[in-house]
Amino acid sequence: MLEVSTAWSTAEIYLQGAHVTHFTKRNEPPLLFLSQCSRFEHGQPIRGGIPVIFPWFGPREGLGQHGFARVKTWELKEFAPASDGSVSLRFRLPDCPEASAFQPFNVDYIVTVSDSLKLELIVTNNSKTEEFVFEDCLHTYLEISDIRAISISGLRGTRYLDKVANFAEKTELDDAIHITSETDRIYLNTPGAVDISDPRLGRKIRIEKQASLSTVLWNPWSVKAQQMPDFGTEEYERMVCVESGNVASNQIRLPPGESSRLTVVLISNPIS
Ligand code: TA6
Repeated sequence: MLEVSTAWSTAEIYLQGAHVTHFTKRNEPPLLFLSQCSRFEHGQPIRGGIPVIFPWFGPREGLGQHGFARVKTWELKEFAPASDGSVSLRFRLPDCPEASAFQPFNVDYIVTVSDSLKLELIVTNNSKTEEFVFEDCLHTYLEISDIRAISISGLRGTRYLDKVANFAEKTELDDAIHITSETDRIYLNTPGAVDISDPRLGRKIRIEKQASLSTVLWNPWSVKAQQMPDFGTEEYERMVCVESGNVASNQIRLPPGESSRLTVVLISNPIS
């Protein structure tokens, strides 16, 4: 694990999964939720922080859930402190047997720590002839005061697949979404920013993004929480996943030789 500290913040990143587990601005509570029950075992996903989901999202017949990138040990390729006091780290996904099922590709991940947290997932299709079809997602777990006290905005009017209702397609009618039960939704064609207002913590978290058409909203609530061995039974009350990527019908079709660059910036500001 790498520990990074800047004038504004501290961060922790595991080589397994290039997994950011911790980002905290000075005089603020942690921005990322990390389960007290998370395993830290080789090949087991870490429960919390920002899992890097690639090259598929969700279940896939005979293969692990959410791709293999999050359980691989990435290589740290570059560590660059900048003149503005921020620190950037570039990781590369090493070649692995699972990758042979896909077009030849490279995946780089740049994490920039400053008064915000910037994440860039860069996928390059090294095939000379074939397009590379894949899904990607930064599966961000946010730390919140109380799931019943927060609201999420920026998704009104968009369509979503409701996994809790057997992927029924619905339209988001609320300006401010409140979560009051198990929630597992894939919002499609949502390139815009999303805000999470947390009055009890006096904080608003903004998720800005580029090259991401999907937003996933998840909270397992109480029953699912009890079924997850690496998650505390009450922990659902103080976390929400607001994920940014390209999944389902928003999957990426990358032409030969081209690259995609999913960019997410997590920004927190006080709210009165
Ligand atoms: O992103 C939401 C989701 O796909 C949920 O359906 C739930 O399965 C969650 O991811 C966690 O998945 P994991 O494989 O980490 O247990």
